[in-house]
Amino acid sequence: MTDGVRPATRPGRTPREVATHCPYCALQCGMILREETDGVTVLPRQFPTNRGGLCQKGWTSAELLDHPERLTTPLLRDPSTGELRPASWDAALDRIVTGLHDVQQRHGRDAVAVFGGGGLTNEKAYALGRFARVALRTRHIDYNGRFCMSSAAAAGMRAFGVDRGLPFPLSDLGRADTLLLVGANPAETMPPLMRWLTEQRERGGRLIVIDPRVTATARQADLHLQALPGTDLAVANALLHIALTEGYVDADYIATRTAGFTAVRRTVASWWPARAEALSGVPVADLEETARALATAQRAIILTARGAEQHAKGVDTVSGFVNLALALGLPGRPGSGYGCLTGQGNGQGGREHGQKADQLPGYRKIDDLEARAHVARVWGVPADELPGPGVPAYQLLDSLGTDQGPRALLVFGSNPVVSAPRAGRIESRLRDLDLLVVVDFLLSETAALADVVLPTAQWAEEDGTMTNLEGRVLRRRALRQPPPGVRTDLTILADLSTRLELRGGGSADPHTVFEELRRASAGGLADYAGISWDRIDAADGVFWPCPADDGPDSPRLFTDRFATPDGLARFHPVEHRPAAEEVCPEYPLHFTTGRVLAQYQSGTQTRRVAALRRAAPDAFVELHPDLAERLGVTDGEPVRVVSRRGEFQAPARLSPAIRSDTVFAPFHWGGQARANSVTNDAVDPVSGMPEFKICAVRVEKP
Ligand SMILES: Nc1nc2c(c(=O)[nH]1)N[C@H]1C(S)=C(S)[C@@H](COP(=O)(O)OP(=O)(O)OC[C@H]3O[C@@H](n4cnc5c(=O)[nH]c(N)nc54)[C@H](O)[C@@H]3O)O[C@H]1N2
Ligand SMILES: Nc1nc2c(c(=O)[nH]1)N[C@H]1C(S)=C(S)[C@@H](COP(=O)(O)OP(=O)(O)OC[C@H]3O[C@@H](n4cnc5c(=O)[nH]c(N)nc54)[C@H](O)[C@@H]3O)O[C@H]1N2
Ligand code: SF4
Ligand SMILES: [Mo]
Repeated sequence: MTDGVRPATRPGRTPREVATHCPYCALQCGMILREETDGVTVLPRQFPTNRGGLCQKGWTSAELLDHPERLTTPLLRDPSTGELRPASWDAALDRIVTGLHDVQQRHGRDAVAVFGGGGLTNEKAYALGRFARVALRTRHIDYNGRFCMSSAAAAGMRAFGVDRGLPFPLSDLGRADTLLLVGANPAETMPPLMRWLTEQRERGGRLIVIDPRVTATARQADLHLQALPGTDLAVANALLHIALTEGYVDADYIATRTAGFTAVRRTVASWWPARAEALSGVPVADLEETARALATAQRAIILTARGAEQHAKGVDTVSGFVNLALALGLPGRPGSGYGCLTGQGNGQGGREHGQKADQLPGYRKIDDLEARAHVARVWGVPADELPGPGVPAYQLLDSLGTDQGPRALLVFGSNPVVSAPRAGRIESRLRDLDLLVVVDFLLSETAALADVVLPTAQWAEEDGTMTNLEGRVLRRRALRQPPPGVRTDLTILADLSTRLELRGGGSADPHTVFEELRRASAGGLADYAGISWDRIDAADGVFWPCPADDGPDSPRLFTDRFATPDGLARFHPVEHRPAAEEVCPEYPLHFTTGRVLAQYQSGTQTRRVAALRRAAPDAFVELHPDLAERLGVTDGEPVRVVSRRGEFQAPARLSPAIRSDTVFAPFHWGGQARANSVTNDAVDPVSGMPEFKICAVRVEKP
């Protein structure tokens, strides 16, 4: 037993030590949690992705279990004072049930919406989708994964017929002769992953990074293309143009394994490298070197992350890189391919089991009649009673409290007041709701606006499964019970269903829910039917699809065929287009956003961990010294960043590592320092992904 090196939870008794995974990102590093007299300690654990390594967030993750600010009782907004006050579970659940009934009676079933998260276990994501469709019977459910990897998911789906972030194990990175990272900064976002890149370079491989900043990752690269934000698609097309003119494309592979190349060949014909240089600022020589390094490598891998994907043209941008990978014959070739670095802890599983507006478990489409019939059978309801598709996250949030939109919202595992684009507007939409319910273990900025807050269990207090960035299904194991007064998300869903006197409540027991999920996913793209908790325990996780108990799982996809009906991958001709908002005299700077090592997402969790707060205490605005000089700003001085949608304020951080026409800020803080006050809410027409990575701003002294 490698994954479960320590005993798993035994009923009725709290183990003193448990083998589990980090609560944060999609790397899902293996760790051991040990109960000590003075709290819980994190110990390293050998696991295939992190090989004993953890980042600072992982090491300090247990600090929140006994945090003084932890929520241990429901909170209800007092109508007379407007304040949140402790209340009993009965009072809180009653308030929710009355509120939901009232809203649905007055405005119809779709007037209630559910918002989930990619940090929820598979069991919870599944139960949430079922709760929305069967108990509430609303079409309105979506989740924060829409803000995360939805563009890569859509591009992967249309090219390969399936969306699994990495279609190969992470360890393949260590053996790549050429590795191209587009808009990814794993040195800060997945530090233990860097071990594979070190191994890659030690074996003589080449690392190439495309990023507007000289990040910690870019510093380790052999070649860094410091492109202007929003120009990756032009770069991708130019790389394919070079591959074509220099005779590098794999004609045999294109003929036997793909369809649609002719149209792509026509599109990229006009993408002379000089044209891409003019847009992106990447020298032609660097573009040529990149194309050659990819084309001449025995094993080459292209990975995209949020830098390339969080754009109103994110799907097309990813398609541009998928086209390049296909033309070079990479996907399915051993040790080669295209992949997306999924971000959230269960960012992969969270997008498979029905939290998405248009989706049913097993990555099925909600408008597919056969899929509806199958899932309705598992749920024991007539198929025609299942609602149809809802709308993507931003559209949903932006409609809240309006005449057309839902009037009640239940949030599980997201903090959109900090993390949504154009957050000032979303905040006011949330305030317009008749009923906002937030389930969290800390008072996030979104919870602080709620009418009812329900305290929930943390990762070390529950069992379940997570699916990491490789599509590997893992076991999360409980070390201890939740504190008195705290219920798990699954219990809350079950309790609500009971009170609402609605069918479809489902079980509060994660293992029972997983067994149902297996049946619901059977035959779907993300087929978990052959995955049992025991099977996961017996190995280092199990890769989906895995349809049969006694059949193999799927660490590597596409070796013989793609998941399309005819088995061929699809090219998609894609054209560069400008960002939704371009710079102008009033807003002359490009603004982009991202992450720092010591903070996680909207910061609810990591801003409360002492060591992380010390490492990254405040937001900042990263400016090139030349730009700072033009603005008359010195290092550490507060600056105001202003866009057409709003403004925020944070100290300037001068750094020659950023382009002088571009400004960067992390999005982990709320209030005055909220970067999302200025971001653009333009969305990708296919994926619904907002344009977090580029808008036009001006920077001024406050
Ligand atoms: N420390 C930490 N780690 C995390 C998280 C966290 O919040 N904190 N979150 C997790 C999650 S959910 C996710 S999604 C991942 C995200 O992981 P990453 O995608 O690695 O993170 P980001 O910092 O959002 O963006 C990566 C890089 O994109 C660059 N960039 C900005 N605009 C562009 C552009 O137009 N083109 C290109 N090519 N690059 C651009 C930024 O400069 C940044 O360095 O991280 C996961 N890990
Ligand atoms: N400007 C800008 N904005 C961005 C991004 C960017 O790059 N730039 N990135 C986007 C991306 S990739 C992402 S993923 C989003 C993430 O942003 P959010 O969706 O806000 O994600 P988190 O901050 O992880 O919020 C999770 C919340 O749920 C709680 N929580 C954690 N686990 C559980 C659980 O199991 N159950 C319940 N009930 N609650 C739980 C946490 O305490 C926290 O308050 O931000 C997006 N916003
Ligand atoms: S890299 Fe991700 S999973 Fe690993 S310890 Fe850090 S936050 Fe946790
Ligand atoms: Mo994400």
